[in-house]
Amino acid sequence: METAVIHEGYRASEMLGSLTTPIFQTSTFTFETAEQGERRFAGEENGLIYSRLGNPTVSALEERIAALEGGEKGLAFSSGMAAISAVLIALTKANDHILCSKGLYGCTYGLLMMLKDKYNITSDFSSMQTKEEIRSLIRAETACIYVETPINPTMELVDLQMIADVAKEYGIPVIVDNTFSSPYLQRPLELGCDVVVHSATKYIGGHGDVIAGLVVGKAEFLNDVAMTTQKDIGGVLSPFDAWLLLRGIKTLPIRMDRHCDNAEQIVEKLKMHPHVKYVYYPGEGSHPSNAICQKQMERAGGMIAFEVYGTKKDVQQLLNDLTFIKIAVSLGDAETLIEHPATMTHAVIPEASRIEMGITDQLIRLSVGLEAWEDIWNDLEQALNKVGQIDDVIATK
Ligand code: LCS
Repeated sequence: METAVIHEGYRASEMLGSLTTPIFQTSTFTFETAEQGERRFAGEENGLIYSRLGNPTVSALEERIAALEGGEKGLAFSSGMAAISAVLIALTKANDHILCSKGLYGCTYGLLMMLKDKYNITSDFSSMQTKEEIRSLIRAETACIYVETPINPTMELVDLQMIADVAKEYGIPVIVDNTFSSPYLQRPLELGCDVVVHSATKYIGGHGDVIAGLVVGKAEFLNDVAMTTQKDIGGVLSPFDAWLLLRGIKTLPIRMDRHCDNAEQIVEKLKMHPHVKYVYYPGEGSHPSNAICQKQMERAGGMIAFEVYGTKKDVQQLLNDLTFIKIAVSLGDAETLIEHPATMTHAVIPEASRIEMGITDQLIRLSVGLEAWEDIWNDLEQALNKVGQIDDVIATK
């Protein structure tokens, strides 16, 4: 993996020996003759046509992510949501059904609600803890299973191998949002799943400077996506953004190791703080998903969720009291970022469903960055120590 993140998908000999992938900042490609243009459009001759249909900088990234996830083909999109919508729209038709993990990123949930309103494509949300539970929710109209693991933001996991085994009984594909893990920590295709999607905005890019999405899977399915929902809806990645990702991804393994090291230290400290009610980190022995984590993840990653004692106002004050930790959505960057899912990333989800997913007003999500963990903890600790009213809550609990 350490070598693949640097070399896969790039052939310097085809790029005049340039060490880094050149940015092909062009919208279109010229044909030598009209007949050549005709042959390319007819698919009789390989070659470039127009950057929405293919661009060498973008292709290098697509080949690299395919190699890292162990898939036949990769496709790049202008955002994680463009990638997810291209996959789900390609796999479904009106009146179909999608079986989902209990929690999903807010905009993925929003997309599913839009598909229901427009095309009566319904969804069920399940904790997917047993094969029986999954089987009981699969219907004749079930077009696919769509899961996040770890789930944003509650850090619960689902067992990918078990889900893939059940899906095979019914011949339906399993799509996995691998954003929180990256291929360095988890490779769903190796566990029998069919499609991996990423918000490459996060760990893949790693520097908070690009919005992007990636999909990896079988060539037959991705060729279909490329010629339909990618080409005709058109959410493709720009060459410059592909270049930023090609640069960022080279350090994915060393960044992920550092994110994990830091997160493990912060979890230990949070667990001992009297104002913290519960810490959600699947690498923890006491976490309900710890067994699955050990089975399918190399390490538990850089994301932590924790609940504090107090009100929504207390939580907001805690965030305001931080000094260098930034209040921001997104995740996977060098900077430690903190956010309040109930009022930010997952605010779109109706309150009852949100609570059902475990997203209370007291839940805080932390994307542990690459700073010295002692500095991250010092900032968190001084803010936690200040939370108003909390001592009263502790005294009466
Ligand atoms: N999947 C997951 C698990 C995500 O966390 C996000 C974005 C997406 C897909 C969508 O990717 P995008 O289109 O933004 O590249 N998650 C965000 C979050 O938790 N905070 O801000 C964005």
